[in-house]
Amino acid sequence: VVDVVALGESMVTFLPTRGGRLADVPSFDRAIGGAESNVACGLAAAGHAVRWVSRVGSDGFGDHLVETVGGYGVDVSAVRRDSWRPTGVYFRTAGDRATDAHEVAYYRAGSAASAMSVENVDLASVRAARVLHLSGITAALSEGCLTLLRALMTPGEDRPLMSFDVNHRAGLWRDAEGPRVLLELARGADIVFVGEDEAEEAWGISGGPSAIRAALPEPGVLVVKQGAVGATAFVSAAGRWGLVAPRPTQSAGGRVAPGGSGPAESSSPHVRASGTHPRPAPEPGTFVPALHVDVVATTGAGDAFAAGFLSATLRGLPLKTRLRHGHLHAAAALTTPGDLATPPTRDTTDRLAAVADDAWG
Ligand code: KDG
Repeated sequence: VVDVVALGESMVTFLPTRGGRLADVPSFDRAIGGAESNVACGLAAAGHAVRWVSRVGSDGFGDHLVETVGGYGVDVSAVRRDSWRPTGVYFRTAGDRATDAHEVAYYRAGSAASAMSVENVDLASVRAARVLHLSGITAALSEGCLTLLRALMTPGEDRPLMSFDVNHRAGLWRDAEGPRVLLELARGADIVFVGEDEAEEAWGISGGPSAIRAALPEPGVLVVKQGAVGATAFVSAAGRWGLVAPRPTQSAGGRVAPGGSGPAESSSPHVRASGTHPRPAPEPGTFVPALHVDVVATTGAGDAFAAGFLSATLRGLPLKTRLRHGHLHAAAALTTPGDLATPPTRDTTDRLAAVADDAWG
């Protein structure tokens, strides 16, 4: 049993050598991307035993992905080669620094990874982990990939702790079903990562972290990423924690809330959408501000955040420290141009996370 299995498509990424529209960029530098392998690489750098499960083509780009992800210390032995379908690739522009708007051109329809299915992925070996990390990108790739995600998320004795990054990519969905499917999958996970802006774009939720929690009360842990501002985590006492249970602390309201230590959010009682039992008042969120950095590119920062948070979770560190580890990994990604930065080692993250509170904004 490894610490984490991350399953998903990775691509060779072409980064522009100068700014401007995709139509005008004359040359690109090769790098790699892929939300789930980005998380896997961050976790491996933090010293965890991690396996990446995917499919790539029997082409040079497939070789490059396997060699590069493997070079980070990730176990790539479960990555299958497809002799018919190619490895996906994508191109992007540098984008606007102020608005972060950038163009993305995917060449991944019919890729090797989009053919992942319950028939060609060994479900038992994927489940042989303490944590299984998935993302909403996979759900958008094909019907077979969506069925695979649903099968992996089916509750059962052998289901690992399920980590899910919503990763709404509007351009990947072939129909208008994306937001509904992403909500369904997020509701079935134990740890969910979602951006505040993403929740607004996909689900029309504009009331901030507590409104997102109200719409998504099921996951034991919900982490709402608030861009340059910070991140808020909600931990429910009823959540499924398994090996990574946080130490319970007494919350302001006298209720025992695992790991809760931040400012109390709205506590209006509400009823679970699917059932008739009244739900207890929502738990307070724990907010930790982000580091202020000169952003070079935001792509991959969410994956890096997830890696840092999951690493600290696997180690049973307090909730605030988990968020700090997320921010530190994200800062490394934000200050480099590629999707996958050189992630900080465990030792580096531990030292930086331990600096005094006032250094954290
Ligand atoms: O989160 C970053 C990823 O989006 C990027 O590396 C590429 O996986 C990718 C995708 O599908 O957009």
